[in-house]
Parts: sequence; structure tokens; C-alpha cells
Amino acid sequence: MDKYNPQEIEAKWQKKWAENKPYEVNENSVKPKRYILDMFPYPSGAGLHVGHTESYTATDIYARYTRMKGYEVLHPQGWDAFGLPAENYAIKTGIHPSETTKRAIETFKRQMNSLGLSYDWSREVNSSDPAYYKWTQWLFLLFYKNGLAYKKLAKTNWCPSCQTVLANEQVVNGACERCGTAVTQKDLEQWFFKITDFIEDQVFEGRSIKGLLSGLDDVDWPESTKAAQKNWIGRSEGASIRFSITRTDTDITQTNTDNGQRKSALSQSKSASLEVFTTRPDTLFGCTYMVVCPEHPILINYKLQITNYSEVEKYINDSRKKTDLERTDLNKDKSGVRLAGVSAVNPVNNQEIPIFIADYVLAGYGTGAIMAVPAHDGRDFEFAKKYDLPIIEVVSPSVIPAQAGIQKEAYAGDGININSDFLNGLPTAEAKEKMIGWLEEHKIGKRAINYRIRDWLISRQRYWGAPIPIIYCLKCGPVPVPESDLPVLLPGDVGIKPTGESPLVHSAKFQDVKCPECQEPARREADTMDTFVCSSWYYLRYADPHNDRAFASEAQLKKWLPVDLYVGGAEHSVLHLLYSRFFTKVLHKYGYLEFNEPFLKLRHQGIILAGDGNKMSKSKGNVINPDEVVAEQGADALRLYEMFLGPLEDMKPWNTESIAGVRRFLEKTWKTILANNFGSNASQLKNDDQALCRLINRAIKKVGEDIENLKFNTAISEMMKILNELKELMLRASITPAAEDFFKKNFLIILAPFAPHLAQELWYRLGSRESIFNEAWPKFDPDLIKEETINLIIQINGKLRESLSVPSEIEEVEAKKIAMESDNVKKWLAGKKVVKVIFVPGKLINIVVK
Ligand code: ANZ
Ligand code: ZN
Repeated sequence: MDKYNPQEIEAKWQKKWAENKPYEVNENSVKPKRYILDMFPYPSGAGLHVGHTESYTATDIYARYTRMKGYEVLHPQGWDAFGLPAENYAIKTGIHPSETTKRAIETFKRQMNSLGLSYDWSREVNSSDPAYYKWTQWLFLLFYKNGLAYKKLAKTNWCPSCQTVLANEQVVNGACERCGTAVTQKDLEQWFFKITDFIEDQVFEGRSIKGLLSGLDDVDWPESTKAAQKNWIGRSEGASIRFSITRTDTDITQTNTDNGQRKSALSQSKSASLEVFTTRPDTLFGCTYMVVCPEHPILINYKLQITNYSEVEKYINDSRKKTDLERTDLNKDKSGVRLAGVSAVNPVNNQEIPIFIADYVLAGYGTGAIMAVPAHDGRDFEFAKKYDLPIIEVVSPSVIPAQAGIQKEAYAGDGININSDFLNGLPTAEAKEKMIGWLEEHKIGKRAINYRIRDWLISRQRYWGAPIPIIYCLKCGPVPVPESDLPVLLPGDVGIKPTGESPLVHSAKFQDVKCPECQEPARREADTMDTFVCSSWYYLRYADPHNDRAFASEAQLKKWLPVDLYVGGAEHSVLHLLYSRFFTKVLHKYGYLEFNEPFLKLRHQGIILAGDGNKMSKSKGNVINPDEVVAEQGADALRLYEMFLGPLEDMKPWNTESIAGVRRFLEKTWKTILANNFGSNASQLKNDDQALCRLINRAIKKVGEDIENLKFNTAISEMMKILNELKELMLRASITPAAEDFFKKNFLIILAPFAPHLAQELWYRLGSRESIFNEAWPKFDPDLIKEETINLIIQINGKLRESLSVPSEIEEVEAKKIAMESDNVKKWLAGKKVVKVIFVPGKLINIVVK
């Protein structure tokens, strides 16, 4: 027998697969379809890392298994090729991003093939290919024509290092998602996609279209990912309430009215008002002051009435320097300035209340102004303590009104209303409803829903992206590029250094065009699209990747979509996954897609840490290079090892030693399968084909179920286990050649998705000239895997007292537990002291008592 030589057999089969292309989809197949997809990678110069190989191996096992189960499987791969890293590298080295991207793709592809991944390469897509971005631009125009792409002047997140604007989704804790630089605010004219139109369900042309919120109920996704999307969308139910603003004339003496309310002579102006959004209209009686954000328009509109304006202005300027994160930091000391000369009136009790400017109120949320209820909101409470403002408790946590006393902190929960006139005694939910009714009746406010999410800012002032297909004409305004002129090609004749302006403005050839409508000289839009636009629809393109008349044909989309299983990193929970759902919903609304959710089942691979438990990083020098592992141990060992590390979704550390264990298992497989008549040594003993069949049947069932649940680690341990059990069996009993053959073949078939090269080679050596991957996944015989039971005898001081039917393999702890729980045994043990319990596996338990 020759030795297991993974390098040799892997190269041999990879060459065969490259020639015969067994993984290309058969378009004429009548089998049911499955679409199994990896998130397409960004082809970076660093090559694949072990996180890539983890998820790609997982989907590969699943795809190979699904094919063997009788499905026609679409399992494609491609490149998310536009983006900043290639552009930044180009700026550093002078090599054009198309060149570095091309090289990186070659490396990625070589590495993927070296792992034996079964992709259909005839469907490869590349988002930086004009044949691809033509359709990205076409989709932009579809959005534009339906009012879903628009340009507006807006406060934007600006990354001073990347020199471009960012979407809100790309700002993580106040910093650029890419480079970590603190993001600043800039007023700029930018392009947006109207994602906010697709949050709720809508009816269009008689069809009801589920929105981004309720659509989550229809997909099998990790709960944490669904929660992240819901949280990002941030739907809050409540009310909008208008407070009138008055001029505070401090010279006028204030009188106490008989009901104790403070009244002052006010010069009311009907139009002056301040609107707030609140989730707690039930607490309106507890509102004792108001706060506006430093960007609020009343600060400009009432500049003349605000008598301490210079102080206010200083506050505005100071807060401009802070990020939203700094402003909302809960641990931060709250600061603010009272607006002198103006006040507001609480509409529910006509109480005059002060207005503050404070930066804990944000400009981008609700109306940028709040009604402050210090007794029931933590931030308001802190602020009220600092500025000595009244705190009126209006929600009592219990039915019994709380004792009057000094409140130590805000009570933000639900309860029963107190100190609230017509709301007194009502539980929170009812009090909210009643107050909304009152506000609507008096035309002071109304029911309102507020969202955290904003429209998606998609324009970028960078080079390496898809140009936005719009032309500006002095006469006609913005004009969409006619479909026949697509794609708008990226010019090759510009420097790509970021200057804050798109580099495309420096190409005269690109910029100076004729207006498609009036033929007068016009100017092209120079911004490019966020790369997340390119990745929002690539999964559709795989269905029909070479189509030059549509992004994909209706028939092909119908045949392959939606995606049945999608695997990729959890870092995309809101960005890519939310945007892709939005694209799908738009295309569904306008009749291009029959489905409304792109990814039916989603799973995330867990991060693989370095052996020392830290994140793998170049600077720490603890990065594992898959190429080296493949060269040393082979691709099958790497595949198996990564799957054996632990559950797919868990974070887990790399362990270089234990990869050797997996390698040993593969060697053992090699020896066992190639050994002849492995039961002959024990021929004098009884024949035990039955036990062998039971073993392999159990594994067929377990491995199949585990693959379906993506529990690859337990599938592998099951295969390791039966190989060990086989050895024991061989020592005890003889096996006929037919049973041996049955075992070997089935073992190889279930191993094949995991270790495709080894299984294929051994299959070949067993005499087959057909690929093992043409075999159907074996069916198991349920009768053979029923767990065997034995009668466990329970003795007390050596006397038979009970006999229990238990699984034959029962472990000591479990057996003792079952014995002690038996009523009969309990009866015999009553009043006695147990001295010792003896367990004889497969036979009896003897309890010694005094
Ligand atoms: C009165 C009130 C009383 C509030 C109470 C809360 C508790 P979510 O759930 O996140 O939607 N708010 C509104 N706009 C704000 C802004 N621009 N900046 C900072 N805070 C703002 O939060 C809604 C609540 O956040 C609103 O309800 C408002 O405070 C505050 F016992 O109004 B509430
Ligand atoms: Zn024109």
C-alpha cells in the first residue's frame, strides 16, 4: 500500500475537475434547484484568510451534499471588486486599481481551487467589469425614474482621511468603518436612495409588498441579525406634540392663581411653536422644561428674542466640534444653556416652562427638540438635577402611589399615572392612548411614528467605483444617461488622488458631454456609487451572468432565485444585508422579481482567532496563511480541521497541534479503506455483519442531519467515531467481504463532501471509474439504528430488587440516576443509608446499604 500523499492526489483531482467542469450548472436539468451562496469577497492583495476558507468550506460541503441529495445546485463565486483599498493602494504605488484587482482575483481563484471548492466558474461576476456595472448604472436609473434616487443638500458624514462622504451605516461609533478616523459633518449635495420608503408594508398595483420590518418574519436568519436590522431601522411609536413659544417678559410680576399654577403675562404669538416627538405622551403632565438641539432653526428664527444670544452662540460653536457619539455619551456630564427671553407652554396644563439648548438632543432624530420629563427619563433627570429644575413624578411603578420623597433616579418603566389630572389611575398603555386622543381632539398633536434610519447616501467622491449615470444640463437640469449609452465607463486618464472632489472631475473627456436631450454642452456627474450598491444585486446576476440585454432574464431569475442558503460574516448585519433586501423589494415592486426577500436562510461563520486567543492581525504576526497549511497538511486536512474547530457560528481559536489529529484521521481512513478483508483476523469468532451495518447506518443518518443543520464539527466526530468502533468490531467478530465493501463505499460517500480529494481517490482505487459525486446520498435503514436496549439489573445488598430497560451503551452516571429514581428502589432504600453503588457496564447496579 502506498502512503497517503494529499499533495499528489489533490493536484490530480483538481486538474480533472478543472478540465471536466463537473460543477457547472446544467440548465436543462429537471431536478429541483438549490441556490447556495457565499458573500462574494473583496479581492484584497493579502489573499484568502482562514475566515474566508471557513465559510467557503462550509458552503462547499453543503453544496456537494445537496447535489448528492438529487438537487441541481447553483454555487457560484465572484468579486466585489470596486472599493477603497485598491484605490488607496494605487495612490501609494501608482499601479492602477484595475491591475491590482486583476492580480488579487487570480490569487483568490488559485487559492479557492487549491481547496477543492466546487464553484461554477462559468458564472463568475466582477463588479468592476463594465459588463457588470452597466447594470448597476441601469438599476440606478430605474431607481431615479421611480423617484427612489434623489439629490439633496444634507449634513453628511465626512471622513477626512478617505476624503469622501459615508453612509450612516458606514459610521461605527462615530468613526469611519474603513479607516477608523473620526467622522466630521459637512453640508454637501449628495445622492440618496429612498430606503425609508420600504420600511413598512405597502400596496402597489393591487399587490401588497412587505417592508423591511415585516419581511424579517419570513426568513430563517439568526435572531441577532434580525434584531440588528430592526434596531437600525429603529421604529418608535408615540406622538408629535406642538408647544407654543412665548416671550418671557421678566418685568411683569407673577401671581399665584388659586390652583397653584404659575401664570404670567405673555405676549403670545400664534404661529410660534416648537414640535417634539415623544414615545411617552402619557408623561406630558411631568414635562417641566424643553430642550432644543444646537442646530435647531428656532435659534435662528428667534435670535432677536433670545436675550442671551451670545452665550447661546458660544454653546452652538462648541458643540459643533463634537461627534454625535460624544454628544450622546450617557456618562458625559450634561451641559446646556437656558434661552433667556423665551419660554414654552405645556399644552396640557398651560404651565410656562423654560427652553434650553443642550447637545444631548440630536439634530438628526425626531424633530431635534424634546419635551423633558426628568422624573421618567434618565438624561432629563441628570440635566434637571444639574440645573435645579422641577421634577414631577407622573408614573408610579406600583398601583399604590409612591411615597412623596426625593427621587434618586428616573423611573423609565411602565406603571400607573399619578399627578396627571384626567390620566390618573390609568396604566401606561391606556394613558398613552388617552393622551393621544386628547392631543388630536385639541389639535395640539397627533399619533406619530419615528424611525432612526435615514435614506441611504450613495454618492462617493472617489475614483474606483461605478460612475453615476447622470448629466447636468444648464437648460434641462439633471438628465439620465440614455440606456443605449450605458455603461458610462470610468476614464483611464485621471490621477486618482482624493482631493475632496471626485477625481473624475479632472478628466475633460469624461466630464464634457452633450446633453442627451438638447445636445447643448453639458457636464457629467463625477461622483461614483458606494460599492454597497454594486453588492446589493450581484446574487441576481449569477442567474444569468452573460446577459447583455437585462441584468438577468425573467426566466433565469425565476429558475434560480431566491437564494436558499447564504453564508457570510456577521459584520454585514445592517449594511449589505439591509441594502440587498431593499434592492429586492424595489425590483419586486416594479415587477422584475417575483420574490420579496433575497436570502431565505442566512448563517454567519464565527471569527477564527489566532492560537493565542487574539484577533489574527498582520501587526501581531499571528496570521495563519491557508496556502501554508495546504502545502503542509493538504486541502482536505485544512477543510476538515476548520470544520472540526467548533460550531460554524462560534468564535474559536486556531490550534496548530490539533490539525495533526485531523490529518491522522485522514491517514487512518486511507489505510482502512485500502486494507483487504479487514475482518479476516477474527475469522474464528462469530460473524457480525449486522453490527457493521448498524455502525454505518447510524453515521449516514447523523452526518446527513448534521450537514443540514450546518453542524459540521459533530458530523466529523461521528465519522472519527465509527472508524474507531470499526477497529474494535474487527477484534471481536468476523465480517464478510460484502459487508466490508458496503461499509467502505458508504463511508467514502459520506466523507466525500468534507474531504473531496481523498474520497474521490479512494473511490477510484476501489475500482469505480465514475465520480463519487455522482453517487446519491445513501439512505439509512431506520430499523438498524434503533438504539439497542438491555435489562439493567438493580440489586440491593446483592438481592435482585428491580430490572430496568435502558440503552445498552448507558454510562455510569446516567444508569445510577435512573436506578435511584425508580419507585421500587426508593421503597427498598427508605430509612437506609447508601454506603456504596457498584456499576457493571451492560449488566447491573448493586447498591450496598446499612
Ligand atoms: C418625553 C419622554 C418622557 C421621553 C419619558 C422618554 C421618556 P426612541 O425610543 O429612541 O425613539 N428624543 C426625541 N428626539 C430626540 C432627539 N433628537 N435627541 C435626543 N432625544 C430625543 O426615543 C424617543 C425619546 O427620545 C423621546 O421620548 C424623547 O424623549 C427622546 F419619560 O419624550 B421622550
Ligand atoms: Zn439639456
